[in-house]
Amino acid sequence: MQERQSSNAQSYIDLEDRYGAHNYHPLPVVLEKGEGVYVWDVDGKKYYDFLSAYSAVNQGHCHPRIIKALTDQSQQLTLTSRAFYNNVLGTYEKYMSEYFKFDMILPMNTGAEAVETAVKIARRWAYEKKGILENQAQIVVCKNNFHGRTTTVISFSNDEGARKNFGPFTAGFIQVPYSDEVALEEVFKANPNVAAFLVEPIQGEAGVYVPAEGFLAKARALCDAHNVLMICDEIQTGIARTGKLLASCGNCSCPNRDCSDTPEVKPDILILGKAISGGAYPVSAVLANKPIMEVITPGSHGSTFGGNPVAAKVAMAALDVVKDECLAENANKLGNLFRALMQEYIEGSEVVRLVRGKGLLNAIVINDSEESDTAWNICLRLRDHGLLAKPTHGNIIRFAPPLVMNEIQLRECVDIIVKTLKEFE
Ligand code: IF1
Repeated sequence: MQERQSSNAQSYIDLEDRYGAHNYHPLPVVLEKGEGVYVWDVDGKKYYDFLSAYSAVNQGHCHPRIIKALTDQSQQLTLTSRAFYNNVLGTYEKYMSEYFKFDMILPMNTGAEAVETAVKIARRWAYEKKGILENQAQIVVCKNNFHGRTTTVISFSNDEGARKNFGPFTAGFIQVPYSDEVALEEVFKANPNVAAFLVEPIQGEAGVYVPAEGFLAKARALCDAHNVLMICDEIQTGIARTGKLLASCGNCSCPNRDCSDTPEVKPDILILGKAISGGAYPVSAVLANKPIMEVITPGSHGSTFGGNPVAAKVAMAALDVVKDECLAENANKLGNLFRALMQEYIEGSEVVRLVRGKGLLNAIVINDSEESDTAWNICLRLRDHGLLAKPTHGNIIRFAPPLVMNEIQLRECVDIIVKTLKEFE
């Protein structure tokens, strides 16, 4: 099934294969250009991008406003380190605080780093504010979570592929099943040393699992009752991806819609990454109110690049785009349409079991075992038909296009997907 690449494309694949660590297994396509919802390969073939760099390019590839911010600031000042003040960081911090409605932000670069940061903040808060005895703090996490790949973060993963032979691991984490408030309450009751509950509002890597309606609100109430910090990892679900500014937001800072129909779930600590830069630069952030963030003191945490002027300007431009182009609304509308159109097809399909998701974070489950290569083969054929997607966990294919897509394009994409799936019926 693996179609031969042009010799031009193959030469790039060979280079990565020879000189790069083999920590990924990419689909055989070599890209050289991106614009909006499209990418082009080195032979000039055009594709719809249905991965969006793992939801980092929600604003579309090379958005002109974001690229302008990147190039303008790059010619002025790129990095001062945090050893000195600069004329951009404070403006950015104020912008982020107001945009997401938290008192303070701690700027970092990658998602995993921001998760590490949240873990450190929660632990300090546990010792200095909650009164937990030193080194006793526990953080509750969910089974099948994905929060990144650093040693501490994989310490609380249960993905053997991500953990094998990377021990010893960091202690202090307790796993509960996802979307299970009964199990969560039991753990809180049995453990007076719980500092925080870390959760993805939708589990992305696990296969786009949407929790039961009301789960986040129940978790919020349990955290309040037990004086436990609620930490939402919105690195993948945030920034309009799921049809709201944040997947956890109810009556929240969502700029484009009145979300007051859903209950307000505001975490104590919010973790963002990926699309806060629109994919133009590695930017991540941790937000919290002052009584929590103030546990961080000079010397206790930091990063050479965190909050640098280029990152700050890029992030502000990228978040302006989200508001000005109503991306949350668009993702909500197109997501409903996508699932409805896919559902129509699935009714009579032997190949696809179901479609699930929220906004433009969706997945289909292929009617085959997790070990089968059907989903991979479908992605190869999708590529041949001009649409790029990647399987996750064997038999699941994630569909997450840039949020700047329009309805005509989405319908064309569904046609491509359905046409391809029919070849496998
Ligand atoms: C890889 C998926 C997406 C994340 C959440 C933290 C991070 C991520 C909720 C870490 C990163 C990525 C990384 C990528 C695969 C991927 C992914 F397949 F796992 F689900 F997005 F689709 N929290 N997710 O989703 O952020 O340190 O990478 O900046 O191959 O590791 P990072």
